[in-house]
Amino acid sequence: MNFKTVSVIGLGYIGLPTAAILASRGVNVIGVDISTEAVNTINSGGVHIVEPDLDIVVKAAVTTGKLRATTEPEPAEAFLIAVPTPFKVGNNEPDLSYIKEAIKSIAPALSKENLVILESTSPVGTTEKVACWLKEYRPDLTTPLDKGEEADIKIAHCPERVMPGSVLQELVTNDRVVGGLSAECSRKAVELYKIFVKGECITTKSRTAEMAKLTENAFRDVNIAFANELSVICEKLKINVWELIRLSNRHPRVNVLSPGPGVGGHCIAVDPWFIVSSCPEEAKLIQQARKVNDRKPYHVIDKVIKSADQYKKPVLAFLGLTFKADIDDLRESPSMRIVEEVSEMGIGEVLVVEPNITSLPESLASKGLELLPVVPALERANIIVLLVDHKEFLSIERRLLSEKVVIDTKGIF
Ligand code: SAJ
Repeated sequence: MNFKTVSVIGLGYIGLPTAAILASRGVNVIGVDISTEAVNTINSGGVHIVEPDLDIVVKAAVTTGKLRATTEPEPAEAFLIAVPTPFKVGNNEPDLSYIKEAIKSIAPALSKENLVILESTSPVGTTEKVACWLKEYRPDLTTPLDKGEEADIKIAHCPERVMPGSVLQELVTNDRVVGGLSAECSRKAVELYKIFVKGECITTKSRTAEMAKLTENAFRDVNIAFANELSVICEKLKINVWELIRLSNRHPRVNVLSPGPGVGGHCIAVDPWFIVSSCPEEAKLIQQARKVNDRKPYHVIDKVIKSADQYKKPVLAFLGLTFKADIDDLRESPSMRIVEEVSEMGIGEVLVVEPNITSLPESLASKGLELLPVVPALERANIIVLLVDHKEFLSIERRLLSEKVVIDTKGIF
């Protein structure tokens, strides 16, 4: 094996599982994160995020001494960057500051023949920017932009494509798109991924790899927007959208996705904007899909307001806060948005059920909202709003719902 020491920058939902898997394959992994809390938790063999089996793999990696976390980058043969790429609040423009900071932080630790891989989802052209930033911070080292195949530092983009909830399995089985700034960069990056990836590693140019990732998530967003638009149309036409989709999907070439309270998470609700911001005139459908999905939580809120109007003292139980089922991730969650907005309106007492968290986020706790187990919340409420199809909700006894208004945004009841 040519890679004995690999550094993973950013120990979040992608970086930590990747670091732990690499360590489980015998590589010495130095995990780097700006959060001392995350670093301390990992070094004590724990995890700071919820992902099935991650705790076991991290504990094993730390116990065997193969994984160590720190806040300061150290020399390694390869640096894998897995930091967030959010958009700037207000204008939906990509915020590349985390990537730039990561590059700045690894620059002093770099030496000739190092490989730098950008895993963060990035707008087209970011990998080239990484090379420019490296040049800025380490003018003594050459990059593929000035020295081509002969460059001191090899640089590639290899977007992560794993599904939260199945990260450990998908990290190994998914195919990887590897876009090097030169053929040699791609070859070296594939060599690294082959340590743990059983799927195929397909090489291309960095710009195509960047766009491939954005395309995958925009494709999903557009398809979910279609389902969300259908659900609103069906409500107006008094048709059960779930039955309609089941029937339509009997066609061999139709696969309508599921409507819901909106689209959340740090990927699908964000990445399509990276295409729109590059080509605003051309990306009309992609932009419209974002708007349809962003509008859906407000449609749910309108329904909640109408239902509350029927009661003198409405007690509303919201089931689920996370952006999708069986995870603890609240980022860009449409359910959070719905609960925040409704509680601000003061239209009734608001109860929250979220089995995957132990305390409410500050934005809700500061409003005096209560986090309750499912049964007491259902018993107290007269309006029940199902926002996330968590496994705990699938087995809710139907008698607990009788004589109550039920708004089921995921169609589980
Ligand atoms: N959703 C629906 N209806 C559906 C499917 C999803 O409303 O039929 C909603 C979910 O509830 C959630 C949002 O969409 O709010 C996104 O969930 P998701 O399960 O579609 O995707 P993510 O964000 O968890 O992960 C996606 C994946 N991308 C694709 O499936 C194309 C994953 O493979 C990527 O690695 C990940 O984004 C990422 O990191 O970019």
